[in-house]
Amino acid sequence: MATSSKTPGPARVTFLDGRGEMPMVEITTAWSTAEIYLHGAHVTNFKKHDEPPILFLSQCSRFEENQPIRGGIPVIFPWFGAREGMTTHGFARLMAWEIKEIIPAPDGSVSVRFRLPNCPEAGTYPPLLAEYVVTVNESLTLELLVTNNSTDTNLEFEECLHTYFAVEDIAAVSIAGLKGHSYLDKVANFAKKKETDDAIRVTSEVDRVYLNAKGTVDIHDARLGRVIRVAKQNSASTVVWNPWMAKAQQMPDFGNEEYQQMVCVESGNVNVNKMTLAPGKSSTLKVTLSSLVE
Ligand code: TA6
Repeated sequence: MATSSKTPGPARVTFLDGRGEMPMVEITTAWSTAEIYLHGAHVTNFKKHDEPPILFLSQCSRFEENQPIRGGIPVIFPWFGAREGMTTHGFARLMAWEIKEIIPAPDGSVSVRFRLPNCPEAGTYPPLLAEYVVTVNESLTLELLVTNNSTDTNLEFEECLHTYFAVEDIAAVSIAGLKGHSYLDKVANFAKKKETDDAIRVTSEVDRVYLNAKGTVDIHDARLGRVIRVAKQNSASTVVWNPWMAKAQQMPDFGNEEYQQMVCVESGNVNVNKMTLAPGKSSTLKVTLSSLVE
């Protein structure tokens, strides 16, 4: 995507209490603004100065301890989806992450490094370190770094950046980059199918886990005249989700009509693509979100 010729002024990083009095960091660069809650190291807003927000955040989202934020970029770790007797999508999105470092760069970018605190929920896993680096400039880059600190046990986990994108009208959206890939269709009881469309249109509930899908995905928003690009590294799974009407009505933290203004295109390693790290080894899931107004 084209880069602008703007000369970057100094970036601004502000700590403040956000919704629900929850601590958050607000970052303003020459190109963009971003908001990140320590709760879940959750990016809730990324907006370039001359464009509408790129991320969707539900008007009905909770901002409470032990509750996930509905929208933005939930960090899903160390499991994806349901797990018997456990919270859905892992515990990372429910934890208050620690800020370890704020790194302003000469080019006007800013990076914030978060660390998942030690927590009893991680008790069944070998000793691990999970860190998350968010870099804000003309695009938004997210890096989830996981290290197996065990000396003798493999660390198995799933990870996913469960991004909610804002769209003007879902009826005018198409998602390109997944043709030819197999997917598990959760709406059809996880039936295994193959993507045959050049671009996916969302006209009903969609909940698909694309496997061995390592490529870039473009979200074409014809109403806004914008393309959002989801580029990634070290991610073999892409999940596409829109709850549509009926599910929207069942979700207390999501507006009944909001399914028309969002689509999730998630980047991770889940199901058969789950990760196994040998003792002492690390991995980095990296995603870069950028946009272009056509
Ligand atoms: O990523 C898609 C999905 O797994 C859907 O099945 C749906 O449950 C969605 O995540 C939201 O999950 P949540 O636990 O945030 O309500």
